[in-house]
Amino acid sequence: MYSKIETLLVEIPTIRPHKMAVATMQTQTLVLVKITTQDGFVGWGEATTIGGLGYGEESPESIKTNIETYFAPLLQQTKGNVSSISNTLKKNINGNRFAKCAIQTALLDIEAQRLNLPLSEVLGGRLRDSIPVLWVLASGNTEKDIAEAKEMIARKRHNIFKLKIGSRKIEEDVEHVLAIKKALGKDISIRVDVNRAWSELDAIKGIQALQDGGIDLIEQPCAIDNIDAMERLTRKFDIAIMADESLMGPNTAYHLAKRNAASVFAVKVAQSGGLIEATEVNTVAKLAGIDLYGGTMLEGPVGTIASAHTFSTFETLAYGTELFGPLLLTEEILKTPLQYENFELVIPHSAGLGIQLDENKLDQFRIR
Ligand code: MUC
Ligand code: MG
Repeated sequence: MYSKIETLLVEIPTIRPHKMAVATMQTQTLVLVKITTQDGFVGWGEATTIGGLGYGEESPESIKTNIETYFAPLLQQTKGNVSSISNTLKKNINGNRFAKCAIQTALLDIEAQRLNLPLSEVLGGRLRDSIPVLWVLASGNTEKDIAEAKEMIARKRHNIFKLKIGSRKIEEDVEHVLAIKKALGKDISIRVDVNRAWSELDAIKGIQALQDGGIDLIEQPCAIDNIDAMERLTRKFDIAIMADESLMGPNTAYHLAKRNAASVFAVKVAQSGGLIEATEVNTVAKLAGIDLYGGTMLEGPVGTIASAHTFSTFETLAYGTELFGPLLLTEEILKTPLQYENFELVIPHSAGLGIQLDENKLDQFRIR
């Protein structure tokens, strides 16, 4: 049984403004969930959103309020393993996938610690000990982005890049992307994320030019609900079309797969509504022949390592991951930072998530 369920908001500045079609971030607010059991185990979970309510239907404030008001009392009354508790939460609470994911992460962290196993093993077992991580160039300035990319390559931190586009005219965006592609050369994979800013006609124009320029992937070109357009674009172009915002867990994964509305899925644990549900998305993709990419909601280290444990169990991860969230933050909230080396993130071997939070640091950046 759980003796305490605490939810805190921690706001940390980013290393530079992060410009996307949906929002420009100067800080990131981490919703951290700390669950303490009566026999002394402590589990951590995390949820983040992008630009408040700019990205999805949950905000950091709604996640905290809903956990305190609805999730915590229910959890105090529920017994059982993580699956049965998750089912009880699903039966009693609609939506709120990000909050559900944060709670499930903390419960799995506890369960794995109890078994003295890394969290990946509780999800069936890891198939790799580290995973590739790309970097997102989103300063808004072509020269700055090129310099940032070159520095990342030299430091062996990242050698794949995703560019955030969609807030400028298509021609300007294409010019920006192709200038970066030209500066970095043919061996460096460049992908773009439109964050649903284009109409279908915009997308036809933009994707054709980007495909001709050697870009490798187009992420979420059109509106969340415009599955018809996603389907037609996937059929029309050879370039990989990836569903991100449109992919909201196993159910939408099934419908997108059935419609052939994407050639790649950006799996996010929060968007899926939990780590277990993210592995279900993996199964749908595998059965439908859809490639996989490990996505992020720009979580801090808790959500990032929870995602890494999850993605480590996927049979294939053709497009790698974007688990760079903690590297976008100016402050370290772990006692020992996550290990990024040789273009990959190393997945810990110690029990549970395998991290230790620096609670003094949390106190310092906590929103009261
Ligand atoms: C998104 O839409 O992909 C992931 C990386 C990043 O820079 O923003 C997020 C959200
Ligand atoms: Mg995206």
